[in-house]
Amino acid sequence: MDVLKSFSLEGKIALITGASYGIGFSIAEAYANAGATIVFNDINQDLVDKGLKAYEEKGIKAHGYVCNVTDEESVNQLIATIEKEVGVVDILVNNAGIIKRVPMTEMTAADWRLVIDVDLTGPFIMAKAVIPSMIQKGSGKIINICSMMSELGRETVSAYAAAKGGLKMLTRNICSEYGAHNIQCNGIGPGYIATPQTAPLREKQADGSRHPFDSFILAKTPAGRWGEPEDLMGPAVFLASNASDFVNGHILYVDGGILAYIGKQP
Ligand code: NAP
Ligand code: GCO
Repeated sequence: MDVLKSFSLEGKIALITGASYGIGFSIAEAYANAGATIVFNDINQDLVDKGLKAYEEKGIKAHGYVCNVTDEESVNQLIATIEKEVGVVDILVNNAGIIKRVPMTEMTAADWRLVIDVDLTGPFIMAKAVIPSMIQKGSGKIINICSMMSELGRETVSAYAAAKGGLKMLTRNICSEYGAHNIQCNGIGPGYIATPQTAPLREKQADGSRHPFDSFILAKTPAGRWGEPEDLMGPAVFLASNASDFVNGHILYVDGGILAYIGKQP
């Protein structure tokens, strides 16, 4: 067996949701470098245009579409268009996500539903749309972007933690239900990664000192730093490639060691 070749994504079509920037963009960049054709969607045309420009700057010819992952009709339309214009999706990465940091007793049910809709129902709708063609083809990879909050709770992120914990179980269920069709569904649980989503947690204080949450994360991470979107590249390629064909229903935490560590004593 040529083990290096088993990591190649040559000839594969990868669809990464919400991948105009941030973690999704880096995963797509890694897939392109590993040989895959890149398809992504985002919530509006401005973001898609921004993404297309960023891919072009990296020398990647990506296909970008506007699609809200919570809208089943547009998702079905998206998959039909991709199959017509590009081909059958071999790799789906459910990356699109939102967070609302609000104490639970102050959170409206509408905001709760919105987070669950984007972060949990979206991946269900997307996976449901690609699985039939994967079954027909006899193979497929689905990667769900989970979180530290798939395992841990913290103040203000009740809906996000419920959604990401649910996404972990959806991952295991897709594995259970479609593993016999040579479909592998795994999750990646990023630790604290420096992207716009976490920018408010890293904002400098008025006196120029670190945000208390920033210092907290540095103390809680054995690696002693925030992750960068590039830290997800290798793990994402592994889970999309034939190198992981017997890995199914697993959540790969890419967190600099946070989940292994009780934290620095004060
Ligand atoms: P992000 O800001 O969460 O980016 C996600 C992208 O998805 C954005 O372009 C966003 O558009 C888009 N999006 C939002 N709702 C959508 C919808 N309904 N349909 C389609 N696209 C939609 O950036 P990120 O930090 O790179 O996060 C990517 C994923 O990793 C998320 O699932 C997040 O929860 C997860 N994650 C992040 C971290 C971290 O530390 N950053 C850690 C663990 C897990 P807008 O810009 O308009 O919102
Ligand atoms: C928060 C953060 C986290 C991260 C990430 C951790 O407010 O605690 O935003 O939820 O984004 O998902 O893995």
